[in-house]
Amino acid sequence: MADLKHTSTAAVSLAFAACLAVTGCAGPEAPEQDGGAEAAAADAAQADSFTIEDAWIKAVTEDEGMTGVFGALGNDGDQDVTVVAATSSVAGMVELHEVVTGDDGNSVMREKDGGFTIPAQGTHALEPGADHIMLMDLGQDLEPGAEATVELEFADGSTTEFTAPVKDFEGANENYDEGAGHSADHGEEGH
Ligand SMILES: [Cu+2]
Repeated sequence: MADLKHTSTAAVSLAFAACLAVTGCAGPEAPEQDGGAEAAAADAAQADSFTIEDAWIKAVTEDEGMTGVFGALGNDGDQDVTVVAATSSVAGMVELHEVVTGDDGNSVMREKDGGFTIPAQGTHALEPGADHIMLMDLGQDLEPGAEATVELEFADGSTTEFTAPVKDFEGANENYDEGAGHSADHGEEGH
């Protein structure tokens, strides 16, 4: 009896593995991925519902290594939209961060599991001390008055970009949660 159960479980796993290998599907609930951004665009891409207001980037020097992008993310569509990744020409690495209270009572920031979900017809705020887009491995100073472009990728693979001005701001100095990984890359705690 036990053997039979084990065998059938293995068979299911094998079938799932084959499914992954052949079609790239991730399970019965996975959305169709084959068409990528183009197919998604023809069918209400998440990027098309996305809006952003009052975007800005905290001014820093290149030596400081990283900074935050803030603003009011909006969704004027009838389905939730989720930002799952971001890139920027001014940063070697970009992450989607949240701020949480660490074991020592201090605020720490870390990658946000699942990214930023913007509810249908709703907004999701990126603010100092809360969720933000983290520009890391900066290749240049970001001085007040400058601008930088950030590209966002959504859960359906669609993308969009926006340009945000750089502004002076005191604060948003949460320490980086070293447990979140890749700490060796930037070597600097906080910013
Ligand atoms: Cu951060």
